[in-house]
Amino acid sequence: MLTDRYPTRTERRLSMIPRRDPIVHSAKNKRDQGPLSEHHLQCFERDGFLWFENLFSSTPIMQGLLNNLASLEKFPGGVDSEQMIRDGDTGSLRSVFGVHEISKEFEALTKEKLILGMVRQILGSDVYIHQSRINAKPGFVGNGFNWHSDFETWHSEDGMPSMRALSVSLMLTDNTAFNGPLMLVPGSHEYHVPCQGLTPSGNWKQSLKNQKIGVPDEDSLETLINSGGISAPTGGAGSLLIFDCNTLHASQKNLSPWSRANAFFVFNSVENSLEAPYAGTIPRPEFLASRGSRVDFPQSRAKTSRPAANMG
Ligand code: 6CS
Ligand code: FE
Repeated sequence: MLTDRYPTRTERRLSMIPRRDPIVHSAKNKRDQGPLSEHHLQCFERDGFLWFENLFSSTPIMQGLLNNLASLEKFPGGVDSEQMIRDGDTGSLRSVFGVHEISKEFEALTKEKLILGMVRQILGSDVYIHQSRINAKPGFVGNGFNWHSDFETWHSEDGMPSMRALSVSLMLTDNTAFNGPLMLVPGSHEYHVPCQGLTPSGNWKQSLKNQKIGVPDEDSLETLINSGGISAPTGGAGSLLIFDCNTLHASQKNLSPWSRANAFFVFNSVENSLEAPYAGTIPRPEFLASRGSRVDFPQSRAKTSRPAANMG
């Protein structure tokens, strides 16, 4: 019977525990197999993210993506598609999920040699796309995102077993100090912060608009931020951020006139494929958590006295 190595979404509060997985998964003798230097890998291990300012800024990739960004509003699934998340306050477009499946330009990015090389070097295996999205923050109205660890959601609501996934975020617009850049807590990836509160069914319909469940407690946040600080990388469109699935991050509301839009591609190791959600809920839709052809996930792990379903 599999135990839950990262318990969270419980009725009572649990204490923070150290991470139970490597950060860079490549074996020692294979760490040099990829475009990242040993210094890059050590920075990623220390901080939980890497920032490459203007890496793709002057490449043709960007023009194609920006042209596409405008057309995403005419999303093939229609503006009411569940993949289009609208802001609860203003109705403005907040996120579009599954962008690599609706746009060939975004899909091409998932096969970009340099990006795949870095991802495979860190995850130490072949990879697949767990989730893709664009988070948009229109000027003056784009709302922020509460502090969270993506892994905490992907583990509890998608059944991702281990911390062996990462996000690659390409800035589609300039990210400045004024238009709500992503804020990260260096070193926070080294700890699992259990979040108190059972997961309501269909939680994602609310959490993607304004996350309430799966937000770490303020004591834990204060401890980790006092230890590692807050880093908010800024740079031009085409800058690239790679961050570990468990690095705490958030972003503020965009009070500037300048819109902010970033594309995110989540790569998961093929050796870390999804199981039944650890929060005991039914699996989220495919556009949030790709299970490929796997539709026969075993019964969910109900948070009751019943032993967790034997995953065989
Ligand atoms: O629930 C998720 O998968 C999404 N939620 C957040 C706040 N970040 C990661 C991901 O897009
Ligand atoms: Fe996130």
